[in-house]
Amino acid sequence: MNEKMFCFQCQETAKGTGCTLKGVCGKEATTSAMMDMLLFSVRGLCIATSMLREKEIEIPEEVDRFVIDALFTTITNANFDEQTIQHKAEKGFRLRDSMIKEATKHGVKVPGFDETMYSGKSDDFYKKSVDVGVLREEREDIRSLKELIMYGLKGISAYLDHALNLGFKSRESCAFIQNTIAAITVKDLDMTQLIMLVLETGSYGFKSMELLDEANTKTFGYPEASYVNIGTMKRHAILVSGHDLKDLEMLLEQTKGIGIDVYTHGEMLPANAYPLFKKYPHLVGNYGNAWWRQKEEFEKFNGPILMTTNCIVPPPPKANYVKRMFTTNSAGYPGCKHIEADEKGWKDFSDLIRLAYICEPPEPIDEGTVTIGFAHHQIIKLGDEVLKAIKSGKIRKFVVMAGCDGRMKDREYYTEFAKAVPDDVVILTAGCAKYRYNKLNLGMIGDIPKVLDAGQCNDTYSLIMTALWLKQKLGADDINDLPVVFNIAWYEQKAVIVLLALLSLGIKNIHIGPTLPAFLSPNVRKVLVEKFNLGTINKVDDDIKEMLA
Ligand code: FSO
Ligand code: SF4
Repeated sequence: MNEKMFCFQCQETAKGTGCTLKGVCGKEATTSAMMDMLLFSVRGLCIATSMLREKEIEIPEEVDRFVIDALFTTITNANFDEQTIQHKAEKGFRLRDSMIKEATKHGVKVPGFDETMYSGKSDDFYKKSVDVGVLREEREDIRSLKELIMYGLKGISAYLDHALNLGFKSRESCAFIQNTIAAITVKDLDMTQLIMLVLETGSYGFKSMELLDEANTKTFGYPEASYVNIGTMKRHAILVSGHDLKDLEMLLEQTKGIGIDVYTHGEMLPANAYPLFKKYPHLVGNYGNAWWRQKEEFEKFNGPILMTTNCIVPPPPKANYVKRMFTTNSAGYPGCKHIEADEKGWKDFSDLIRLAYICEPPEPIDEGTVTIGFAHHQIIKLGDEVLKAIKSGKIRKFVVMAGCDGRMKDREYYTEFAKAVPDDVVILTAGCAKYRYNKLNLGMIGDIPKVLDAGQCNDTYSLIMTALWLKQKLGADDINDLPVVFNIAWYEQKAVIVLLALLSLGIKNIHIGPTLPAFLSPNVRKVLVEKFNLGTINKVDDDIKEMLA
């Protein structure tokens, strides 16, 4: 066997079945091994904390934070820095041991599983990793459901991490994550029980998006319909990518009035719609497109780049921008400086600022504007107009095209689909999927833009709130009776939790593409198709007819 690793958590997995030599994302087999060890340590830690929670013993904040960070670290394209991941695994084992000690102190006996007993040191990690990866579970359907749950929990962790950075914490969600990891590790759950847990994970996914929406809107205000400049200015500049709005705020504070511009990139674009960010005149617009185009775009940007989360594309060996790339939070890349927060959460961005002064201003790659800011408050504000347009037949349907973009050619489907959407159908979008069509100027339906962009992938929450508002206003008994269809593009595990959240709300007939996840076994697929009518995509013309008839 030539296999050096196994990972099938994202849409671009090799041959549509699994990466076994190196990740299509660029993840090395040795890095994958460290991630397996990190998750192994997390499982042991969660077994201990779930037993302590059963006895109502408080779990330290540090442990909750660690689990969230560890899961986020293993999300596709978040962290490629093997050493950092190894250190996190070591910390996981230390925390596990301290929680087991705590349990013993309280007379609780933590059961002896490999996860709770392994005592190897880091020089044993590669060897051990062979036994603890995804394939340790031999039963295909059980593995499929357990991994589906794990990927959902990774997505939840990403959203909880951003909320936590803004001071919003859910102890209940932290307990759910840890108890669920313990349950799927030690309990012999059957398919029915695991499917119930999949749906429960989905409802926690909804709660995590809700919490993040609360954190973002309470801190930065309600997003407003806005035109965002996509051209460039003449001054030195810093580019901020990823999803973490707190980082953007700290950077804008530190670059106030010093002759430096700040641009958003990728999933940071929606920041431009928040009232608080509009107060910074040096936040001058958005540069570039979705994550996968960063090789060309970062080169052309010329200035420092801050990656606050995934998605990082490994820079080509000769790329000159590696020296200008910085990471923070759970993101990491070898050779890029990582910026840590101090104990109060404050980050010092002076290295980026110093570098910005000696870099050339960005080269233009676009001009004009894009329209953003249609989160639920803004749509509900437009309420009467939307309802009037529905009643008069100007709006016949809504198609939710949220999710992710990716580099595969078959994603051109989404551009072609958006172009073919009839003039009486509104596209509701969120996440980086929008970059496939947000610069096409698809026009207006009366005063309402045909593409309504709610924000980041987590802002799919807003789209759900919009659907629930429509349900109430149109007097529908069931969300599935609304003139709303779902054509979701997925790539990584945050899109998995978005999908599970929709399923947990009872939403049926969701199409996901460009392919169904490799981690769904044939039997699990069958259950999802039979129970939820989950479908994938076909030819644009056929899908337009089927979904928008
Ligand atoms: Fe995209 Fe990447 Fe937001 Fe994901 S930038 S793919 S679903 O991280 O999180 O939409
Ligand atoms: Fe492969 Fe995706 Fe895993 Fe990367 S994250 S190793 S591309 S399945």
